[in-house]
Amino acid sequence: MNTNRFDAFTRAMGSRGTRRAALGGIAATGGLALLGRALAQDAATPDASAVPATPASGPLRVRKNAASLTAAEKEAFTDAILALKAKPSPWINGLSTYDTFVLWHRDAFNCDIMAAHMGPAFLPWHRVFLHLFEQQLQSVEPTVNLPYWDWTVDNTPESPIWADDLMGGDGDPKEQNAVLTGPFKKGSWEITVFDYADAVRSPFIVRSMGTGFMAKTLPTAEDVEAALAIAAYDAAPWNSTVATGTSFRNQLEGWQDCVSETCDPVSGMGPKCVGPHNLHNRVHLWVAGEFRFASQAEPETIDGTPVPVAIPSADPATDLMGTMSFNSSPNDPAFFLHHTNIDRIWTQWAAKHGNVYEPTSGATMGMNADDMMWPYAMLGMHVTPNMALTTEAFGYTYE
Ligand SMILES: [Cu+2]
Repeated sequence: MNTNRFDAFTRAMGSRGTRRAALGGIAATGGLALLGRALAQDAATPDASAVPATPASGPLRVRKNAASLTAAEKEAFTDAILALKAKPSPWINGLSTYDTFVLWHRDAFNCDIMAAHMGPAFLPWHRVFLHLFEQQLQSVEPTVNLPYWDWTVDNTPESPIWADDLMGGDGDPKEQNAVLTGPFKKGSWEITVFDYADAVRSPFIVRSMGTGFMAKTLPTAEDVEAALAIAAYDAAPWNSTVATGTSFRNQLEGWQDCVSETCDPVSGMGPKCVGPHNLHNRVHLWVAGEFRFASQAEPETIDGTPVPVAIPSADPATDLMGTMSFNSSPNDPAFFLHHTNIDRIWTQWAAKHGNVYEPTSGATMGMNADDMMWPYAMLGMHVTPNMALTTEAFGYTYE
């Protein structure tokens, strides 16, 4: 282990502590309290035994297309997700195992952490994230592997992944766009980890597929091909403002023509971009949708009771968005099918251009080739982007 790097990590953790104090004045939100608890818990009792230090031995496990899973495979997968939602976290007191992943993903946007997005570690960070989640799924249903959603093919709300036996369907516009079908429907699945920017904080999954200004359609096979054709893994300045078309990572992540990145102390880091969202970002936004409720303008009432009826988006400044649009997007299990496909596209790029990564320095800490990544380092898992360049390193492959 490189001690200098570890010291750098420790310093980052320290600066997060300062930040927590600064945010204390608005700690009325449950989310900030959770962040505080996560920091304290991680520092005090990381349970390294919950993270196998070495990849599984034996034959490679195979991640399949979600659309080709058997009925039994779909049931095992969704049952395992439901089990993790109920199972106490091995890492954080008071949270479920599932919600721990939501919390990590959300807090990775914290301006002082910036571990997972808008930079070269986007792909390796999510590879490790999916791997840890898959291991937890396998701890309750040993046959389960993460399936992927090929959204270039299954590209409508009627696609098989949205059936009652997998992710459930689109939200119901008459019921605040709540998902009312499938294993994760309102009443069966309760969201507890919210975003600071989530004004509505619905405890159920909200989807409004393809209704937004930003993503009326899903990316196409041509969009994926255009990304795969980019020879450079990434390029300076190693964030979302990389010149469009010069970085495979940035193209796949979905940023186009971004001019700056700004830190919002409440909602975390976010870029300012001129171009429309592409690929990864676009899929998040397509599932989430963008809408407003008629009651925001003129309350509709039936017998004096306001009826929240969602109507198509009218003004981006006042629109609401679905679960998959937030930093806490893993609250919608569709997140995992989407990101497994992003991971698969990375393997296609590597088959073409090699198992290469850049940079070795100059990116945000945690994003250089040999930097340890947050929060995995805190769990006793010393994994760097360079260690996550092949799926075989984690014991799986794609069908
Ligand atoms: Cu993410």
